[in-house]
Amino acid sequence: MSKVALITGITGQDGSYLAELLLEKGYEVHGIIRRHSTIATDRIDHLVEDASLKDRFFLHFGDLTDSSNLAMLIMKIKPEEVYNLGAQSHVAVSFEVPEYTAEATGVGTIRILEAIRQSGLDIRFYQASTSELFGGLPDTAPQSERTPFYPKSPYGAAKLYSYWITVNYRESYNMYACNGILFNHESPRRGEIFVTRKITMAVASIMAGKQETLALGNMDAKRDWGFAGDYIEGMWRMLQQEEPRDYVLATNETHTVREFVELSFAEVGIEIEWKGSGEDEKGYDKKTGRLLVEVDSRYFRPAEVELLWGDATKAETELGWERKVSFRKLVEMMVDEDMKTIAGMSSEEYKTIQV
Ligand code: NDP
Ligand code: GDR
Repeated sequence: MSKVALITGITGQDGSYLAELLLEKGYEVHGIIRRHSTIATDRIDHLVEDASLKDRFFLHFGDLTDSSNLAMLIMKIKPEEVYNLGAQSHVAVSFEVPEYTAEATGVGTIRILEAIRQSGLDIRFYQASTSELFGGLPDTAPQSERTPFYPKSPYGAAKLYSYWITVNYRESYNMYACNGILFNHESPRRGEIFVTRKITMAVASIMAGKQETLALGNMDAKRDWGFAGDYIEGMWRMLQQEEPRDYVLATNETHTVREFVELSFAEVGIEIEWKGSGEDEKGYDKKTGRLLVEVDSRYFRPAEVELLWGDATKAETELGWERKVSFRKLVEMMVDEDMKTIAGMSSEEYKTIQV
């Protein structure tokens, strides 16, 4: 008998990779999708269209803001594992829609935990917690499971509630419930308005002559960026242990947004020369002098998390988890994919025709 899993947020970056991993492992996979005015299942269309999966892959309409729907789905699907990845997950957007972010990203978690508890079923639960919980306390890096929390956004505050309610349900009801405290993880499937994908798409669009410049906010922010595919494996491992525990997943490295920009342009053979500082900082093609990067204060946040740098020792030791894709390889993979899609050629081919 194959195991049955339910994924909220299956149409997102992580949900799509997790669905693939669980299907590879022989699971029957169910996912909750929301109704949109246009179909928004691009990241999982290959699974929907795969005839060999028709008895093992199912999508259901639902929403983390609708308790009755969640309760009905838990009773109908009877999953053994639930991965709660659904969220309004954009930090800057959470300042624009704070109340909705609280509903989906915060209260949504208690709705699904309650649906599980009231079902009386033996279900293992994974909560997509985040390094945004650490936020703004100075001198805490590298951050681990023992680092105090101090969220700096409505998104972070909503995730803080979800973190603690997950711990509370574990302790109160003896549920197998875990928090994965994941640092930033990216991929060619990353949403287009997160900074890494915005950068790699801009590089490809500029090379293809479809965009003039790349406008960014705070380029001094530091993040611990890994590859989403590696992190999905860690989520699954957290639900396969004897005891439920909370784990940080991170690469143990940190880099600035500026470094991500430099490496991305380097992939297509361009060296960036920086001039000016603060809001007047600009990046030029060192060889031709062409303006490529500028700062736009519209992308500054009301409060910023300046430094995230994780310590994943516990996951490495207890789960045998390791990140496999390096920072450089991640940038290379993302630029290359966007070059193929947007410019119609790989980064290497592009460099060859430039010399
Ligand atoms: P995405 O933004 O790519 O995906 C979010 C998913 O949540 C989408 O499937 C979206 O559906 C769904 N969703 C949004 N609102 C609701 C709702 N009200 N009800 C049900 N589903 C909803 O996020 P990622 O894949 O990058 O991240 C997955 C999870 O991990 C998120 O909870 C995120 O906050 C968290 N996280 C992510 C990290 C990262 O670096 N990627 C790091 C740490 C935590 P739709 O397609 O319909 O919009
Ligand atoms: P983050 O990711 O806020 O860390 O949240 P994001 O890629 O949005 O920002 C990273 C850093 O880059 C700076 N930045 C910009 N960000 C965006 N989006 N657009 C810009 O133009 C820009 N310019 C500079 C930001 O200020 C920030 O410092 C992600 C999400 O996936 C969360 O759901 C998850 O919980 C955390 O990672 C860990």
